[in-house]
Amino acid sequence: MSLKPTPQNGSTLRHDWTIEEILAILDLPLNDLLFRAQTAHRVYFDPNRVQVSTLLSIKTGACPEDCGYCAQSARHDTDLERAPLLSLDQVMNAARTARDQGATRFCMGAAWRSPTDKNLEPVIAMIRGVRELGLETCVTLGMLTAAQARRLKDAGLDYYNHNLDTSPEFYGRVVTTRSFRDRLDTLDHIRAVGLKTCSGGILGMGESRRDRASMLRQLANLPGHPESVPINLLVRVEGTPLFDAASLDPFEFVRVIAAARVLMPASYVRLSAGRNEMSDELQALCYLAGANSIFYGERLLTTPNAEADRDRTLLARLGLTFEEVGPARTDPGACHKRAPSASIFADG
Ligand code: SAM
Ligand code: DTB
Ligand code: SF4
Repeated sequence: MSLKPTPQNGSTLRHDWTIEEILAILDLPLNDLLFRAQTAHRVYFDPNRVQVSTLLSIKTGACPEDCGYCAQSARHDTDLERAPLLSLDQVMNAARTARDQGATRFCMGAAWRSPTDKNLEPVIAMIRGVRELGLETCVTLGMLTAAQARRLKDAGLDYYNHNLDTSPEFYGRVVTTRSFRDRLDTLDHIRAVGLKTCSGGILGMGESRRDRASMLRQLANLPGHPESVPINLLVRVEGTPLFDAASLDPFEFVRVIAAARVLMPASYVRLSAGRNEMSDELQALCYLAGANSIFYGERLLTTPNAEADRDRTLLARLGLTFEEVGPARTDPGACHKRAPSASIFADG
């Protein structure tokens, strides 16, 4: 009797997906799609545990890029209050609070197109400090050179977040100051030095279902699946070009979460921005579809997140528990992820 991941139980790791195959997954009757997603989820993870990360904007606004969704672009007229790089003390205080509230990963974001080598010095001190608190570290600082990725790895960074955001075909409609290829290049540098990759996208920017399939294909066909895949629902910020974007059908959001789980079964799929606008029932459907990570705490980077109290109550109502950082710190999921061979599925 084999207990290995199989194509039948939907949990083998593939990197050769076609858009048509992914569209066929997105098109499944919702019950069938959720069944496939749950099947894949249970091969690699305890389905009742949720990884919890807290975000902090360490440098806010005045970004030269023109990302159509982002409050922090200097090119958009938003109410955002700009702020220079936070001090180490400010970051450490926020990280301690996050840890005391149950977060296991602390993600620091800076509104840079690409950091200078000098910019990295204080960030490296923050990474070292946050690690000493026993938290996993993630930073998102914009485009990196290969040498900068190496410096961050040597400093002990765990994850680098760099989202593909949307499909290569739709990308130019959202951002014009850099290319989709630039995003892939930074992901290559991150992976090459052994940093864990956090990469996903944003839904609800006016993209088509085919674009959503194409973005998922880009993520799933990377040489290694990103260890963490954030799926954001656009937070419509007044003053940004996408403020008036049409609302996305909530079930479409659930479908993309489920498809991400099927395509990248061993990755954390994060139900990311946009939860503040979602009902408890919609969030529950996302967990059912295979989401197993959230941003936790009152703020995302510049916009409000779901309240921590509301999250604690919802997770308790659903019988979900916070994942803890275990002894296997270099492989954060190791102590809670099921080994594939312990799958509940037997094919013989
Ligand atoms: N400047 C860096 C960069 O662009 O990679 C890091 C910070 S940037 C704010 C990180 C990610 O946040 C973006 O790639 C995007 O996916 C997400 N994001 C930004 N604004 C958003 C919004 N209004 N709604 C949803 N996601 C958003
Ligand atoms: C990700 O995928 N989403 C986070 C994090 N990675 C950096 C950011 C969401 C930002 C939402 C809008 C804001 O708060 O500015
Ligand atoms: Fe700048 Fe990042 Fe916002 Fe784009 S998403 S404007 S790069 S902070």
